[in-house]
Amino acid sequence: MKISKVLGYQVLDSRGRPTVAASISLTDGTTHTARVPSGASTGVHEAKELRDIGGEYSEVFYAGLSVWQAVENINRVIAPCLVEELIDLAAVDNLLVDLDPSADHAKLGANATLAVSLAASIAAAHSQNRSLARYFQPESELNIPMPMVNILSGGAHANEAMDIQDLLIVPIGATSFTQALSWIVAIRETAAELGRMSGFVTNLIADEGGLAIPFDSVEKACQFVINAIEACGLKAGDQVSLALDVASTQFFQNGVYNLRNAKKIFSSEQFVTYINDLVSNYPIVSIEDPFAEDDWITWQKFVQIAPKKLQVLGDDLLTTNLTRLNRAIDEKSANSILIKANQNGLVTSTLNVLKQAKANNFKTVVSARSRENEDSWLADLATGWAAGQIKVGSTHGSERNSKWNRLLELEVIEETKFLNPYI
Ligand code: 2PG
Ligand code: MG
Repeated sequence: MKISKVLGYQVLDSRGRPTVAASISLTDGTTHTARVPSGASTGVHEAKELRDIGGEYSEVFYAGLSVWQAVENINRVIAPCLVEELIDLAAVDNLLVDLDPSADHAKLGANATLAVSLAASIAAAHSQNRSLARYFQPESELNIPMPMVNILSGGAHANEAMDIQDLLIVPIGATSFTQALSWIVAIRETAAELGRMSGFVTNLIADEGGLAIPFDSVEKACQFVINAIEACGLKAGDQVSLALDVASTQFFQNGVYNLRNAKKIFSSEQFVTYINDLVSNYPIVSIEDPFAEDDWITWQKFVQIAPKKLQVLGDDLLTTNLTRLNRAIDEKSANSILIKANQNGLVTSTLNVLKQAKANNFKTVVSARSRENEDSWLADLATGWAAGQIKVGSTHGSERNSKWNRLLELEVIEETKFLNPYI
């Protein structure tokens, strides 16, 4: 089947910012669309999205955040090379690399390349009469990922309500995704009720649908979530564990970790002890970005003393980048990686990073961004790639629930298994 048309255009994301959409039409008359997400707490080593800050494309009402230049790159540079070609994901991604050989896709914009690459994946799956998950894994049981779900938000996602960015739960004792999600929803709603009873406004939600309740210590926030878990009749640690995204790059300044709400400043060495105490005192199974994106030595020191079972997860540290992942493998700086397609810029090279991680016994967590949209391809990628885990934010907001709902759908329409990745 051939490509008959490629179209880029600007749409809005879940926080009202412009983002890139790409549609690929095929000669059978169908059209396949993908929209790209965007981060709020982005790492400096991520692929570069193109925004019209200054210059001829800049629009005052979008505060320089429009993406017309990326859209133009799709319509004027990429589209003419793809029309009349056979639909083939590897060929599309190779072409995108030929057109923009820069490692960070800065020329075309990673938002332009990823939109086209994703639309090509969806169109290619259609041309084989398969779902996107099945396109990547045509046979045998699909592994529905374990969800990691945001209950409390802080940092850049919630006006610094807490020092850390996310306090999440992982329903490790659930035996199906359907059951896992029912526990999560109950805990999320119970946490909101507990927050209300303590006098907080809980119907205003943070960027990823979590509760932006102010806490001046991470310990108090952990205890609050444990109370919510137990109020639902579930056992914290046995059935539902905690996970943190510390997003520490955001508060690493002048060589120190500055917890503003807690009014405490730590050297890298002191912060290792602080994080180790946290993971020892609370049922935490996963800790993301406990140290800043270039504080490599501190990551390495922590991995040496951390509990062996703890997932030490690199997001800003690794930015879904093969070179940075290889360094972390060599130096033992982490033992798991967050996989975000828009940190990388292409579907095939994002998958290559995931494969390299798995080949080196790193766990993998496919992740959404704080600025999302209604698409659900993330659920198919996480499942078809057998990532084992997925992080989407909370269970409020259709841009989040489109992914959860797709996983619920995959669990009933496909042959699947649901495993605890922490055993
Ligand atoms: C993260 C993501 C999602 P952002 O840090 O892991 O929670 O946030 O998209 O803002 O980088
Ligand atoms: Mg993160």
